[in-house]
Amino acid sequence: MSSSRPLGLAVAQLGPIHLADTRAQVVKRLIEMLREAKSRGAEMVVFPELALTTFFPRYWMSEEEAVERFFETQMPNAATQPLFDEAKRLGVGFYIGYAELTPEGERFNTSIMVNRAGEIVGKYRKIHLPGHSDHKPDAPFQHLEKKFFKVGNLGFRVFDADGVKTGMCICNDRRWPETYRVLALQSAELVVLGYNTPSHNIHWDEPVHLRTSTHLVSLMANAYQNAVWVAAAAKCGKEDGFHMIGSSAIVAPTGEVVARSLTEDDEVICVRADLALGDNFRQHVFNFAKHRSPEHYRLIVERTGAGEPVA
Ligand code: ING
Repeated sequence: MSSSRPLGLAVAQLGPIHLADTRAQVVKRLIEMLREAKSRGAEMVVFPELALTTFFPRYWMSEEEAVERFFETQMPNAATQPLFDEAKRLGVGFYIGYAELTPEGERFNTSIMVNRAGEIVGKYRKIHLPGHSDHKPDAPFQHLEKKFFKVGNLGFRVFDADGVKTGMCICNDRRWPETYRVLALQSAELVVLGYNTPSHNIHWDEPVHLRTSTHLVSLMANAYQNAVWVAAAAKCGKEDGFHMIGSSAIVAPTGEVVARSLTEDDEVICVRADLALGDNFRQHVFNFAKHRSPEHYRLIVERTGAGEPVA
């Protein structure tokens, strides 16, 4: 067994953010959870995807209106500076998701990693964008990530967050094994992510329990198969009546859920994550260098959609 490398790891789940809620009100909630996480031993806190606003892709509107109401042109900015200041004062690093408008006018579903000194050490832009770009007036709500966001152009990267090799992703990315494998091939030991997952599927009559089971099985399988810790933060509950699942979770490299949220409100879960736990899996069952055969995996890169069996 390797020697232990403990990390105080917390997930700060957000309950609903309604259209009427201001960024100042949200940042106050984030700071309260940051303080609670610190009091429970956290050194790193994971906040949700699009953590500053309601999940606005559920609404049909013009790109211009969306940008005006829900996008950030700078990070930090006046609304979020208090969060950065408090995190630095407490000596806690954090991941947070937000809608990014770049100076060139490009729109991304973005997350950043901030270290304990308050420096942004990494940025990620969501690659797997679910949903649609057309208006579906007959649907109970929209899922317009393909309208409001461009596919991320920064790739899946691993950043040094106070000595922890940390990979970032966002929401739907967690359902795709490629996300974690590309991060694990860069020696990630922790993957952090936020999500907003509507309870109901607008495309077919999906049993509602599957939203939680597919969310959890995606985290558990990929944590184990890549020997990484996974920390996933929900924004959840009913936002102006539109329900999203909770089940924020921290998963060990064993694939076991070691902490899970119980409510659909603001809630902090926190664990003492031994980062050395992954070593045993990386050195043996998932020793990539010893056991992988990329020459047999080519289809994964060469094909986008499924095609005919290889002759
Ligand atoms: N939300 C959902 C998610 O991936 C979704 C969308 C749910 C897609 C279930 C497919 C199945 O959790 C976001 N924001 O990606």
